[in-house]
Amino acid sequence: MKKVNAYLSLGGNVGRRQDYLEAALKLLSEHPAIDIAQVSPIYETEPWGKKDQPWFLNQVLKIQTELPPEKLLKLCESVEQKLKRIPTEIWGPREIDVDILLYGDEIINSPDLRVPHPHMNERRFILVPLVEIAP
Ligand code: GSY
Repeated sequence: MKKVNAYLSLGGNVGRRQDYLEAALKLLSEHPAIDIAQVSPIYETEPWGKKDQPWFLNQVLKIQTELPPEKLLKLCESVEQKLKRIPTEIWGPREIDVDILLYGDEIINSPDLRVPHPHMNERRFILVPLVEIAP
């Protein structure tokens, strides 16, 4: 099956933030249908949305995958769950977020998934690492 280039955003602001990013990258890289093509530097970023919370570490990955978008979404959610992300308030602190930013040149508007990520253009914590690997 044809591989598609996709971009994922990783971020977290609870606990050992770099360990969570590294663990998420490892889990994704171990999946047989995912190749990690590029990894951005890690940035420490001011919280977006809710300001009174710790600063985040953020990173963007380019992957190549045979997974269709819905399965890639499930994989991202399973990585968050394996790393024991405890769901709290919207825009609140979190151990790890794994979001799909782009999936090839597809535009997806399903109840569960919107791609391109609907807020990526407003978020410097996505754009700055993204431009490092996809200028
Ligand atoms: O998925 C977004 C989680 N998140 C972040 C984030 O990853 N980085 C920064 N800097 N602020 C954020 N606010 C939220 S919600």
